[in-house]
This record gives sequence, C-alpha cells and structure tokens, in this order.
Amino acid sequence: MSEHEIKELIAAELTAVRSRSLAYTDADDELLVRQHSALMSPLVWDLAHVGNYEELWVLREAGGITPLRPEIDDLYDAFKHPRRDRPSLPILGPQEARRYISGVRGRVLDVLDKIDLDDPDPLRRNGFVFGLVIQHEHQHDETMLATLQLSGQPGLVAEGDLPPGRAGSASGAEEVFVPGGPFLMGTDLLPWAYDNERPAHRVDLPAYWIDRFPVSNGAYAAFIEAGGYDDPRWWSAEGRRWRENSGACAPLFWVRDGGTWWRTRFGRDEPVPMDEPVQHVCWYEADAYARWAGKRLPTEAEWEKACGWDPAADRARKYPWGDEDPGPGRANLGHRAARPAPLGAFPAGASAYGAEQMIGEVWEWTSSRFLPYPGFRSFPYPEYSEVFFGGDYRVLRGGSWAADPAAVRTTFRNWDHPIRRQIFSGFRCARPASPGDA
Ligand code: AVJ
Ligand code: FE
Repeated sequence: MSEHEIKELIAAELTAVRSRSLAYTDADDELLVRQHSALMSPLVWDLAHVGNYEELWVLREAGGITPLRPEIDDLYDAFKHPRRDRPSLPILGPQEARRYISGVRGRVLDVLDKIDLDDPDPLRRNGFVFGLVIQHEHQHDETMLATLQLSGQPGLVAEGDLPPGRAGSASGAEEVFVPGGPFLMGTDLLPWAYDNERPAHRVDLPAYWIDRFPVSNGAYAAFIEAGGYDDPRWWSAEGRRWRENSGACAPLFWVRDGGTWWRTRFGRDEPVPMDEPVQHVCWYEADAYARWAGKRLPTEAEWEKACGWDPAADRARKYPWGDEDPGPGRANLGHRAARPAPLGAFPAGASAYGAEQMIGEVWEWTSSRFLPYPGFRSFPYPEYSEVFFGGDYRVLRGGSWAADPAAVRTTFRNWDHPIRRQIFSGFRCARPASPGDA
C-alpha cells in the first residue's frame, strides 16, 4: 500500500469511529449528563475524553502542536477522577464537548496529512498514534453502549440483522481438540498492536479441549436450574463471597417471570434467546459454571492458540480465519446488531482448530490474570497497560459484538475486575486432554 492509501484508510477509520461516538450521544442533554450507574461516566464525559486523548497524543505528542485547552486535561484524566465522581466535575456540556472534539479532529487531519509514516519515531511510524486514538475511541464507544444498556432507556441503540444459527449447535456441548506443542503468543508484526500484546514469544502447551462455541444462554440457564448459584461446590471462596454480597442468582439484566427467563436489552424486555452466547456474567460466575460443567476456563494462552494459531503454516493469524477483514460472513463485530449472534452463525469464521465465534459475540473470560509478557516494554505510556499488571484483573479475549474490527484481533488483550458484568462478557470452557485423546 502506498503512503497515500494508508492515510486514506486512517482517515476513513477516524471518520467511522467518530460517527459512531456521535450516534451514541445523539440524545437529550439530560441523558448525556446524567450518571446512569456509579460504575460508569456520564456519556458526555466519554465524548470529550476521546477528544482530549486525541489532543494529547496526536496533536501535542506526535504533532508538536501547542495545547488547545490544557485547562481541561485534569478533568479528563481517568486516573485523577474515578468514574463515580465525574458527574460533579465542571466538565464540558454536550454542545461544548461536540465543538471541542470537532476542533481537535480538524487539526488531527492536518497532522495526518503532514506526517511521515516512515518516521523512526515509534509514535509516528506506521501511523501508530492514529491506531492508538482510533482504538481508544472504539473502546469508549463500547463503554458508552454499556452505559446505554444500564440506562434502561429504549430507542437509543440501533438494532440490525444477523445470520441464523446452525441447528444442533444450541446445546454448545461440542468441543475441539488442540494438540500439545508450542505456538507463538502475542505479536511483533501487527503495527497497531498495543504494548501488552508484545513481544511475540513461544509458549508450549499440553493438549487440551476447548468448547467450539461460547456458552449459550440455554446451557447457562441449565446451570441456574440445577441450583448452580447455591451450590458451594462450584464456587471459589472469593466467588462465594461475591455471590453472598451481590445476591446475584442469574446474569445481569435477567428476570424470571413464571417459567420463562426474560432480559432487558437496551430498554426493552424480551425472552432470553437460548441459542445466543450468554453475556453480562462476571468472572466468578464463569468460573463456577465451568466447574459445574466438569471443565475450567481456558488460560489466556489456550484461548489464543485455539483462536489464532495456524499449525499448518506455523504462524499466527490476525483473525481466526486468516488475515482478511471479517466482512459480513465471518464475525459479529462492529455493532452490526445490538446483540450476540446465535451459536453456529459464522461457520466461515472458524479457527484452524475449528473453534467458532471466538472473535465477536462476547468478550470471553479466561482464567488468567493480566500480566506482562516476557520482555514487555511500556509504550507509549505506563497508564495504558503497565499500571494494571498484577491487580485482581482477569483477561478477556475475542471482542464482543460491540467491539470494532479495528480494535480486535487474535492477540488483543482486554481486562477487568472479576466482579464486573455490565460489560459484554461471556465465556467458553476448556479441559485438559487425557492420554489417548486426539
Ligand atoms: C482496555 C478496555 C480495559 O476501558 O479501561 C480506555 C481501555 N484505556 N481508555 C478501559 C482504555 C484508556 C481500557 N480497557
Ligand atoms: Fe480512555
């Protein structure tokens, strides 16, 4: 690709993510400034924060441009003010926020125009800084969707169509076998990969089985019906404490009415579709379900090998099916619809080992804590990844239906506290192979 073509692509991605942010904030001021949950920022904070992040990284750091509004930096520094405190800050109002981010964006396009993509500076090289802000904005867009879901307000989130599932896959009992042996985890090659995905390193795993599909609502409902939430055998000590403190007895947003499970999804009630991947479960619930099923959660390495490794070519793929863009037939990404697709909807998106729907649908909890890979170097700033290493965070993989293809790949690592379930989180299970399995 020529320098010009790469810049056109970057400009198109910038435009796409911005129209997404503006669509999610195309609502009454009252809804944008309100705090819908102590877990989340007001939507108008996310909106100005993505603009401020662009100003910091593209304009000031990469472009050497004099700060436009240095006085608001503090308000949009996620480390200075926890989400619960953000509504009481003197943050920009909706109109002011829109004006600010569009002013920043105009200058960002000027920087893009002038930048040398072969510049040895790692921030400018290959347009890394543009990848940084594009992915950052998509991540906040997903956060805004979680806020909109918590708001319970109907009519704000676009729906869409998805391919049907495959009959027979609804039970989700199928597993795929991953033979033992080494694979390359992480990446040195993908130019927009984050610091926490680097460097690529060999990991040797014993053979294991991993579910072909994410755990479905139907399978999860069977766990509930079997008394799974009340049976201490399935829960870790911390998980039991979480369950007692939270009183949870089903995924977030589920309600039982008579004999039927209902869920509230973006302000509307609907019967829980049993053939969709379960979402809005926390790590403790995923861990308990796996034990009940006689399995366990996959480690992060097991998840990545099953998703991205191509044993025939002896190389990692960017997506489960290869390096080509997802397109409509391979994955449910980028808010095509405001929900996960039924099990079996994307046979063309299968990985080399036959695992399906690993990218898109739901973020999948793994058993692993968020830690640096051997040889990790913080870039471009320690607050993106490094400060989170060693906390109680668990790694999530794969990206949800709300994640954009620009911000998802087989090596991408997300993380959150094990109690969180307002995110679009689900899981699949794994188990070690026995001698003679193949
Ligand atoms: C990678 C999703 C955990 O939302 O806290 C956003 C991404 N970093 N702004 C988060 C992020 C800075 C981050 N996660
Ligand atoms: Fe951020």
